[in-house]
Amino acid sequence: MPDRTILPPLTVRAIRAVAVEVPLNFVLGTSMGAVRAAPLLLIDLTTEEGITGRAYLFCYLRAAAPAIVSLLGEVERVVKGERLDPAALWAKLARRFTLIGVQGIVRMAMSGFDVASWDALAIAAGQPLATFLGASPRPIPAYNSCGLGLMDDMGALAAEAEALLAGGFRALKLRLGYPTLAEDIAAVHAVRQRVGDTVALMVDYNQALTVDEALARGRALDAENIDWLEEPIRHDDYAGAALLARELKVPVQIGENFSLAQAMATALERKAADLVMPDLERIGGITGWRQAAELAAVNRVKMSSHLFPEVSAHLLAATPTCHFLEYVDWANVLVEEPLAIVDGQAIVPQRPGHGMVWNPDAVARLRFH
Ligand code: SMN
Ligand code: MG
Repeated sequence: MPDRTILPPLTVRAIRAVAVEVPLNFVLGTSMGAVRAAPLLLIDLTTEEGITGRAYLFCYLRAAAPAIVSLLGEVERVVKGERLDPAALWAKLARRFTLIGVQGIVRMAMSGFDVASWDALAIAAGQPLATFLGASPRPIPAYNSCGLGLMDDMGALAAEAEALLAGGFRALKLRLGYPTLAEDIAAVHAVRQRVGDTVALMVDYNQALTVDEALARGRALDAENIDWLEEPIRHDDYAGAALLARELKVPVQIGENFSLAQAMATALERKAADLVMPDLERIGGITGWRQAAELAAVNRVKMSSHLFPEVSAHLLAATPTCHFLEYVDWANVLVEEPLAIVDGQAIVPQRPGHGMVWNPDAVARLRFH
């Protein structure tokens, strides 16, 4: 990890952002609605020295993209002409945004700038991001998180599970939260019968259940050879999650909704999770991820990623309690060299930075703002 005093000298010139919408190859039917297309905001951070750092954000809704672009304009006004020092600029921006709050899309804009900053610094140093962060590129175990949403047809669900093992994946994530426990178990059985006993299977409820219902469904899942039970209840009910983690055998996984590393610290203090999976744009970019990785290490809790596999692969290489990379293929169409998966492991690229460069034709075709 570079000492702040030896960060390559770069000066912020401008921040540009372009919104694109990527149709998903596999629809993601969650208990909170289906995701059919991913609105992504592509961010370019230019420097006076001629180096460009990049990042993308997942906007969830198209409507969020122009709002985040507008906030990035404010970020640019605060950091323009400054020496590129992510921790110092995070602090400066957090002061600037104190009154509105470093939350929601404000925090997403700050995270996007932060990721692009680290990319620019690693490129200036001529090192892969993982190396720049004090680790080295190595294969990271990945699960295929494309698809496997809530479906009516269990035959189609099983067929999709099989298709998702292409590329040598040995782990999949199934979305649950059907109206009844019996339907949840039927979905688990349909997938398990098709993929066999040796494939790791995680399940994700996207916060659908009450604590009582989660206890009942979790007890049934205890008998199903499930690798983790993700977000069974409201993401911020740490008391409820602690009860589930205590009572259930299946490990409770939360973290995609941790807002900054402080939320993860609180969750760990309250023993609200057996496993954690922070999200790059919610935890506070790479600056926030590094704080989270330190917390996970101190608490000896295994840490996985949420979305953003291209950057998260580098970060997990530098995370002492690295567990699983969540793989999605959303950005593949947008970048010159998509993240490679070999034998179910993500290959952290050796190129300087995180290794993503936008494909101009794809960006022009998918652009909406
Ligand atoms: C998820 C939620 C929202 C968008 C994409 C994916 C899901 C996950 O909770 O963990 O993959
Ligand atoms: Mg999830």
